[in-house]
Amino acid sequence: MSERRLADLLAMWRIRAFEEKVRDLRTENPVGGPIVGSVHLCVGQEAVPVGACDVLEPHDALFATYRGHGWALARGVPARALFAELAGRATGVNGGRGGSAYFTAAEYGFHGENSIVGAGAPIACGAALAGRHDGSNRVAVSVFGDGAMNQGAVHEAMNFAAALSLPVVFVCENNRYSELTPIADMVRNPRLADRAAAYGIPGHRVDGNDVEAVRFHVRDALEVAREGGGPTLLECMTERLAGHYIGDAQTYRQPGELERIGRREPIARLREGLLADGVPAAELDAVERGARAEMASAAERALAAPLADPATAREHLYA
Ligand SMILES: Cc1ncc(C[n+]2csc(CCOP(=O)(O)OP(=O)(O)O)c2C)c(N)n1
Ligand SMILES: [Mg+2]
Repeated sequence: MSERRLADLLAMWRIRAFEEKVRDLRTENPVGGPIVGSVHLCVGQEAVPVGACDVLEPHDALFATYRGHGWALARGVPARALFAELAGRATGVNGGRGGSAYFTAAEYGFHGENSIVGAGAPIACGAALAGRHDGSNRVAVSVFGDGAMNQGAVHEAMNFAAALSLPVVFVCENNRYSELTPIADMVRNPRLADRAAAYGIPGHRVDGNDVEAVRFHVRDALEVAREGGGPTLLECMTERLAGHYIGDAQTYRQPGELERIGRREPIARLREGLLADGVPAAELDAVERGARAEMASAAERALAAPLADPATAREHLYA
């Protein structure tokens, strides 16, 4: 049991160390540094991708948002190719043409981030429908935020998936904010999972800072989907410990809020659990050190690669 929890801890530390390295590279020289442009970190939300991706099959299709670095890593995309993509290198996962918000690596079942809020949900329905015809028994997983729950495209996708009993798992990462606006100001009923009943599908509110709870619910939803039972909505309650984007001054936070939410963040919580089970602190510290060393070396190697050739800018575009 401790073994699996240690593996979860490492997987979360890999994401956090990646994101902290990205933050450092992005802020060290905001205009001329290795990473430019808008970057959205998932610090604090690591348990959702780690728990969910652990139970996906390689042929399942995952669709994430611009806050998707952690999902790409949890799907197995190499950190070096992601750093290279962020820094516009030819060796990036998309040849340095996409950047932070457009990671795509279909060979890892990672069918892309998307910067249009809610746009991944209908695309996931398409992947699920295709899976029904190609005999792959693929499940499509659509990840989006609490704010996206109010997008027409997400309502349409959930209804479409429900009506056709499509194998889709809708994973809402409810971090309580849409950009700078609290979800409480945008909806009357803050329990977003309740909406599932209106579509006639199962809906669960999940402790999204607990890897084991996420794994349990995603595994269950995948089983229902593979057996022909159709989609499930999982509302994973989590917190982003960083700003909406790098540079967000977070003036909308309540006094003491970051400190409060920091006490229930997933890495600290799992660490406490492991300590209580008798795992020595030195072993847990080594997990963090290992993840940080891996990411430092991946970033260094990525930055040693040549920049993308501007002549390739129009490759992979279609109209
Ligand atoms: C269709 C569309 N509308 C508005 C935006 C601007 N926008 C970018 S991120 C964002 C907030 C989305 O919040 P949420 O879905 O909760 O995701 P989070 O950023 O919290 O992960 C908005 C409104 C956009 N990118 N696309
Ligand atoms: Mg949100």
